[in-house]
Amino acid sequence: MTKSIINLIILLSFAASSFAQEFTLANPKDIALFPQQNDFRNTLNLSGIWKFKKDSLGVGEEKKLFNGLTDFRSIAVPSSWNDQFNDTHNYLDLAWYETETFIPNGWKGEQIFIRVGSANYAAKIWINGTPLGMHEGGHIPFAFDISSMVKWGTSNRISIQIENILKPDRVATGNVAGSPFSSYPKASFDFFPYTGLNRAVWLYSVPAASSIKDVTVKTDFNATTGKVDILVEKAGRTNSAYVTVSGDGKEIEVPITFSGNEGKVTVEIPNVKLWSTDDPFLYDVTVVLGSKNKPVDRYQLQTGVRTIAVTEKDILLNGEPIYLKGFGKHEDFPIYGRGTTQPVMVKDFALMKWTGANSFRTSHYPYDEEFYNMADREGFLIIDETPAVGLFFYDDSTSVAKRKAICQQYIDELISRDKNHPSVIMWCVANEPFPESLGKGGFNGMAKEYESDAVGKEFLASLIEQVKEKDTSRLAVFVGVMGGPADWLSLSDVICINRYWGWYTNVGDLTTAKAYLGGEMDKLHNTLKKPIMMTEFGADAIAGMHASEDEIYSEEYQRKLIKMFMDIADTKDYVTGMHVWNFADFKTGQGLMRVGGMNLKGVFTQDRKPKMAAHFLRKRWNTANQKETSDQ
Ligand code: BDP
Repeated sequence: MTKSIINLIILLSFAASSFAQEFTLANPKDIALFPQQNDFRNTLNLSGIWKFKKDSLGVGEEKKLFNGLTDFRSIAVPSSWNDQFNDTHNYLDLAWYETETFIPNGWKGEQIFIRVGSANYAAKIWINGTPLGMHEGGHIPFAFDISSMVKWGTSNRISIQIENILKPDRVATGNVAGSPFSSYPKASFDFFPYTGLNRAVWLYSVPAASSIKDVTVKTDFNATTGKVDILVEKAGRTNSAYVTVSGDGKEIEVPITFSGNEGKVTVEIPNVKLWSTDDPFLYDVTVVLGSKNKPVDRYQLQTGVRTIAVTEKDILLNGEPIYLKGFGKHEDFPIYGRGTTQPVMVKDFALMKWTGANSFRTSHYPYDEEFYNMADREGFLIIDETPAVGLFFYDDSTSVAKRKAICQQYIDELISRDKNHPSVIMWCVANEPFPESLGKGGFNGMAKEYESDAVGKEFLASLIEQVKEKDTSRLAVFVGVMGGPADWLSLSDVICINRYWGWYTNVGDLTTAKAYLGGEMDKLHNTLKKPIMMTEFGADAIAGMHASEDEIYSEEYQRKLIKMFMDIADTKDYVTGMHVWNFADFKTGQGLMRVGGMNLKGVFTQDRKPKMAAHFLRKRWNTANQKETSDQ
């Protein structure tokens, strides 16, 4: 099925729920450059208290709530709506947000955009009562040009309608019959489906006549000379530009020649200072559209010169093996839900450093942009994951096609947004896609073959291929579920696996768990001849519960299980990293295995207090070379 037909399916399904009004679909290109304040561009962050109204009967559009909310309550943006009120915890249906703002006079004549950082899951926007656009998928920004809709000398109303109804043909999936995650609300994934304007909403202006549309930076080096390839995309007539790369006492300026709207240039940096986890050195890259005497637009970003590659046993950062020590995480904090909270973000980096971690995965969706800026500066490596969690392939082909189209959109959006971060080393296209054969015949691809497993393989292959078409400078992976086919894993540049030996399988029996784990890893590596990254392993522990280290839910058992996994991994020279699941306890739906609606596999509590396992990791990871680490 072609992409345009798939887009049509998405449009039609939206159209069925909206009536008569026309909404544009967001274009991933429009989120390529984060809003920036400089001498040519302006920004207005609309964070604060907005108006909010539930629309459980779905009559808001009919009642024209986009013309102004009456009978509303106040809500904080950014933040999820779920835990801001007593009656919205499980509420995932329609709700309306509204704010008003003047647009500064200085923006007159400029091109003006609205950028929504994250509206989970489906959103529609109206400006001053006129329909503007819509977007499907949370956790990733979308932007629209609102220049022609702006009113001057008076305030402008911004209305956003959001809903997060859990459906099998959405991604992340929900309400899937037979899903192993039986929780309330019925998410088919293991984290709370927080809803609302989870990240900041921005207005910003760019020069109308000619402007920089996108900048893509790729780096390499040869001996001591750094190479920075810069692709600039612009709009408008201005045909001259130059780029300056500066840092470490150097300033290198190179003109850009355009062919059409694209200009490419390679900047060479003598005696380059490479970006690494130990020394995350960043160069400033400044693109100026226009000439020195008559600049018309400017965009600045930071880049680290580094390379990423993979061998049969290792991930190479700047040509040297690097061992990934760290966590799978979540954006999750009391009351904020999945809303951006910068103090928690700063604390998380401090705690990750305290443990000696050097990397994390943005499980199971892309995080707020500041996470990536921080990681660039602090020297963390990121496995950047799309929101593709809970995928399955055994229902009707229309639903499979719809999920695929959304996954493809996520990849376009993610790469558009995050492509310039040196910290991002892998694009992860899915977490734990479920084969129909799962649990129906044994581990390691020994399961009986199901037709839909072939559909799943083709689905994943096309996503990996899409990534490779867009970016060959990083690795493309997906994360395999325990018991999933080895055959699928062959698609991934690194064998990323989640394993719960000693927890969901052989619970409490670490001796048996240990034997299975080692055997399985050897088998996978021998078959696939690629390095193995353990993207999840762990056990729930109730903070403060102490018992024999063989009793589950105790801090002792969690520590012992994590140690067992790491001891085994240390004996395998093809293991390229270990990410503990999870960094901190996090909110889930309600289920019998989730006491208090929490997943307690954090080595920190939800309010970031260390459990025994965090102290263990701190000792273990602060030794020089993980592959040679002994018992600690
Ligand atoms: C894995 C999932 C993760 C869950 C974890 C668990 O990838 O999202 O939280 O299991 O059950 O299957 O703790």
